[in-house]
Amino acid sequence: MSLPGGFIKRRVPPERLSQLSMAKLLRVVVLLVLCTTAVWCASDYDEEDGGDETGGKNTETSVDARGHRPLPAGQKLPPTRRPPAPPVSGGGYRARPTKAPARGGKKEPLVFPDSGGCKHLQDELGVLCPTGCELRTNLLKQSRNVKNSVANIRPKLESLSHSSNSIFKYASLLGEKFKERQELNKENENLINEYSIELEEQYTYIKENVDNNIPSNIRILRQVLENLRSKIQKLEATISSQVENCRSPCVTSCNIPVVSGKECEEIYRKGGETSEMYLIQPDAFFRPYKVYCDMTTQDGGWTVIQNRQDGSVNFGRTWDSYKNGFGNVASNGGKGVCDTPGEYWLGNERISQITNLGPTEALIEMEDWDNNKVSAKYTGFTVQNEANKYQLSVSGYQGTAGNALMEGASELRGENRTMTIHNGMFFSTYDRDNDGWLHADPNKQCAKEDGGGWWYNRCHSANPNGRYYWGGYYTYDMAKHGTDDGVVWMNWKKSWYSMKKMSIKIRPFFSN
Ligand SMILES: *[C@@H]1O[C@H](CO)[C@@H](O)[C@H](O)[C@H]1NC(C)=O
Ligand SMILES: [Ca+2]
Repeated sequence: MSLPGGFIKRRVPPERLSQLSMAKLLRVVVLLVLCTTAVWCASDYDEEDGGDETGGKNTETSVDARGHRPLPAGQKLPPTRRPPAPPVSGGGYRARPTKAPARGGKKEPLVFPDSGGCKHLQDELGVLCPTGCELRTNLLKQSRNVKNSVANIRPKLESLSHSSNSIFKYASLLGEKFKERQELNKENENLINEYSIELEEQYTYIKENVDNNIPSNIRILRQVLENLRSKIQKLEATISSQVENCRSPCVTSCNIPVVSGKECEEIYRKGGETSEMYLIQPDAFFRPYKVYCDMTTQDGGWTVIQNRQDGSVNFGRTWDSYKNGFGNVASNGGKGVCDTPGEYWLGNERISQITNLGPTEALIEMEDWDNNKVSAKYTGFTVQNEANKYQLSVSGYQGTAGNALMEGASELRGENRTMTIHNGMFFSTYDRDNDGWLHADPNKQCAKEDGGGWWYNRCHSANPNGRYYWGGYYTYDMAKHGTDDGVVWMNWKKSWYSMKKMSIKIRPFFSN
């Protein structure tokens, strides 16, 4: 086709055209690869630091899941369960005579069994394990997780370095092709000139990207890897030191005082006046068992049925576990006696049996992370037997913590408060739902959501067997189900504060 002035329209041949668009495509591909690597690096790095607590959470409903579970419109709360009457007879305790202020020097000598006490006894309550052993189990579990995630990361890293290799290769191939084409183009330089310039631009662009970005991405990846490596090293060091500690079997070698009784009050009256582990036997038909006796608080004689202090024992347990008891009663504090209490639940069977010997009182003590202490005392405390689902009955509140068990959470009003009362409730665990929350969804159970076994209603104002949160304050997004599953006493610290210490002690009630 002739044009005026004898110009010949320059035409780019079709195969050249497709090469041109190929170059454009390649440019896009390189950009994409760079972007995704950068994103991958960033997100993976964050995940490694964040832990694995994000799975399957419903943030929509979790925001207002507190101790209570509000009723849907139109639904009514079932009638309140009436707590059974406490035992009236039995016990036969009169008030102790007040002690002479100066305790004479003739302290009753304690005789110790000759061969190391607690190693020989039945171990229904678990061995008297130093809490480091449980820590070790947790650490081993964690290290498995970390190792898995490192194993996951390795192939990703390899494939990434492969792909960056192939981009390098691609770039050099492109360079070669560019050279070839330059030679080719000499024949028809005018025609090709425009295209060459563009190709050159593409080439420089890609070359720049490859030279600048890929090395920096690799650097980031190296840092990530270094970081992981040092984390693993630290973890391995901790584990090996724990393993060292636990190489010998978990037994403590403290002696158990020979003085025994139905419960700690009787032991006190027989002269056992130091706070430590004793053997008690509430009923002659059952074997004696170990328990920690508090012989100092409010005149002593307290049988400790529950204790939290460091999170060393998992309280998210089954019905049978709560029935028979779990945890560590006490350990050797260094003086050869088991005077340091551990974390434990005495067991619903035993609690029921002791509280049915006669009128019983309970003392619930707690401490926050600033060492402030409050307590709630109930002059009546009874737990029914298993056939009656260990139903709880409390009465006669005195104290500073707030009457959560009988009145519900003081911050709530009306039915919302009523549904958090524990008095009269049955005991529930995650595998046995006896709570006051009637819901078609089998996952909507208080014990499943709130972390422990307890006399849940719909659901709680107090949650002494909840999950232990180090430091006190926690939030719904830290909780497994978005609920206030901590070691909670709402009437003192509301829902989102988990106590540093919590304990429940019982003693025969003796009126003057
Ligand atoms: C109960 O709690 C829900 C939300 O938590 C609230 O909407 C409702 O008004 C409360 N009812 C009463 C009687 O306070
Ligand atoms: Ca239920």
